[in-house]
Amino acid sequence: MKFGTALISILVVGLLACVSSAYAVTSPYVIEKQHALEETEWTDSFSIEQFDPSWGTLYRIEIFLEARTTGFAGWENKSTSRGATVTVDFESKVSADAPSWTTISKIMTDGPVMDVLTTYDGVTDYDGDSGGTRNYDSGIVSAAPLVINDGDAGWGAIAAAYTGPGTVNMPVYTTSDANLNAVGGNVLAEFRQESYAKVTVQYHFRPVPEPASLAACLLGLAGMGAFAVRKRR
Ligand SMILES: [Ca+2]
Ligand SMILES: [Ca+2]
Repeated sequence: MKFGTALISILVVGLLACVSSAYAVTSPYVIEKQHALEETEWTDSFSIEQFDPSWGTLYRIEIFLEARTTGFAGWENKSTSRGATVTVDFESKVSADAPSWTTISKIMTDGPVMDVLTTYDGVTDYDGDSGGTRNYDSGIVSAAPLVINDGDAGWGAIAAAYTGPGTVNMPVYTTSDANLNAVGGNVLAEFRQESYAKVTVQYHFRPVPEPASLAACLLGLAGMGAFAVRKRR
């Protein structure tokens, strides 16, 4: 390969590096973690990748929590001499403890619903005149996001906690305060609730070109210079 051809190759590769891949990581950098719908109460710990300072200058962190709760309640009055009144309500809370920051939570509720029951209808099926059911699904709902910007109170400690080469642990957990209340009769009841959680962390930053891309870029510019010098001779 001639010297000139080699230089042109370096030039092309270098310039391509300059325009196409100067930023390997783009802002915002997004991390998503989730816990599948599971019977409450559960606890988990999400491993959140930290912001790598070589990507650029971090200026905002945002944390989003999405949650969902589904519930089922079934009841049957087994008394053959007395009717009953059943009242059902669901309440569940999904929370995530953001490291060095605060807790982000979402509460989901349903009801109360009331059902007036006769004496036992002879079939234990959570149905008929002496039984009933309630199915609840909150759908995906969002908590108010956590947002902090460079310059806000507490930024230093929070930014430090989320910056580094490793991960931070974010405890995620659910609590359930649902109730099924029966007045009168002899009510058999079944009750369950499941919750889902998803956390999204976004790092917003002003990027700097990656050292490797920068090196290729500079090599390209150097090659262009050398090529120009050689042509002039
Ligand atoms: Ca029944
Ligand atoms: Ca009924």
